Amino acid sequence: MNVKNVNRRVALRGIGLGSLAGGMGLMGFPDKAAANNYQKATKALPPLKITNVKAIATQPHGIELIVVKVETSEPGLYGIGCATFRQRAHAVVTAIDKSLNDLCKGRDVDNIEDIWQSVYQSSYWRNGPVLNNALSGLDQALWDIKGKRANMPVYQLLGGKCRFAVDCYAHASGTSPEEVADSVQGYMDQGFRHVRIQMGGYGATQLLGGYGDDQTAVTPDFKKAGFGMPDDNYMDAVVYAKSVVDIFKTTRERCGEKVELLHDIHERVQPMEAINLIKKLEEYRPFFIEDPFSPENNRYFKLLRQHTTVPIAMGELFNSPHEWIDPMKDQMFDFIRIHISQIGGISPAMKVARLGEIFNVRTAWHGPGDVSPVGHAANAHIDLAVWNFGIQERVNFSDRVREIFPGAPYIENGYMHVNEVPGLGVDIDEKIAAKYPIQEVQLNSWTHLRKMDGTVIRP
Ligand code: GCO
Ligand code: MG
Repeated sequence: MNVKNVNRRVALRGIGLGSLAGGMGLMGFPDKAAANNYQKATKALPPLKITNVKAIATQPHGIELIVVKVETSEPGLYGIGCATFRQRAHAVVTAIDKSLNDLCKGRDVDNIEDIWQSVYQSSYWRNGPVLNNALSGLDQALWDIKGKRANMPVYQLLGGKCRFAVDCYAHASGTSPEEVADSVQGYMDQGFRHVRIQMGGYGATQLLGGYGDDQTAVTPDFKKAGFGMPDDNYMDAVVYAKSVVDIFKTTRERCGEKVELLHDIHERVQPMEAINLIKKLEEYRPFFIEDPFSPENNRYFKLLRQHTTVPIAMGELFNSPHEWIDPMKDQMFDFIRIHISQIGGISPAMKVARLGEIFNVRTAWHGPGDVSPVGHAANAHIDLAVWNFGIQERVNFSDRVREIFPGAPYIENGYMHVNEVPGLGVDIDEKIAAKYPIQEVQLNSWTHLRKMDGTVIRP
């Protein structure tokens, strides 16, 4: 038992009596005695100022990871947070180093919401992915520091645990429905109860000419015409939609009913194609279908809800809690798919999570490879603390990533566990991170997808 904490608790109890007496007017107003007791009881928490805010960008594998480090006036006390927006990594690094640092130096590190609101509104034009990601890294780092000062894991500051650990889903893939089903079985053997199934990427070779056919035969017309850029990919929406029905059918036949199956349409097909596809999947009981439409086509959700009751997850492209008001009050979504660094960190994510509880919408935070381990930890601390948790996407961190991010969450039997120490529980080894600098030129063809005639497809 930490003696300092016991003393603090005793002192705080004294304050309770003191303020009760004060509140009853026995000690006069303002209740200076109680206030003094508070100062005494929290003497271990001297006023703390932000002294430096910086970006740490590292690319241990193919993905640019961005972290904000907030240093304080207490030597050795700092916090870290995730600001990973891999498609515009350099822009986020600049926003952190050139704006956040100037905006935050000298501020009281304890006042997270005031700092969040001040920084969010200081750019006037707001609610964009670059500045929100920078703000998220700051916000998460401030929660990390507050947990360290309170000597508690962040989930305690959010209300404590609603569950013993965080149920996660794994990503199964393959070049044929049979391979996908085998991959699902492999994850079930590892203890996962939920598995997302995809037949490779959305422009994957096996989907070009139709899996099983001659997959190399397809050279899209736009490439023959020399249209677009060399690394642009082609996607055939009809072959893709058929593949989704086939992987659900084959997986259900081979893995049974117990496993929960998810799929991410990822806005890649026309809204009507997505609605028709989801209707065909009903008999296979998807746990959820993700991102059936791009945010620009949110109006189609009304029609989708009239045609099918398959649960829907949406929102990794949303930038602000305000985008959730109508879809929640109109019961358009079943799961909140927020990329937490995209909307500005733990503080706004908690606001959406609490709103979700009121409308019975559960969380399913975005947790792919382009979220850093400290971002995954932020996901998990919220997951532990909110009642309306749904499911958590997870990635398998490599040894190299774990070397850079000691204390990264770990998975056991399909459940994610956080490092049970004060704060978010993850650190960053800057020396090792510096061994893997992010690339100067950021080519990410993953979002460069076209139709046969060369029309760009929204990713
Ligand atoms: C998911 C996401 C990812 C994103 C990727 C974007 O559900 O995990 O859709 O696959 O597409 O994070 O960079
Ligand atoms: Mg997605």
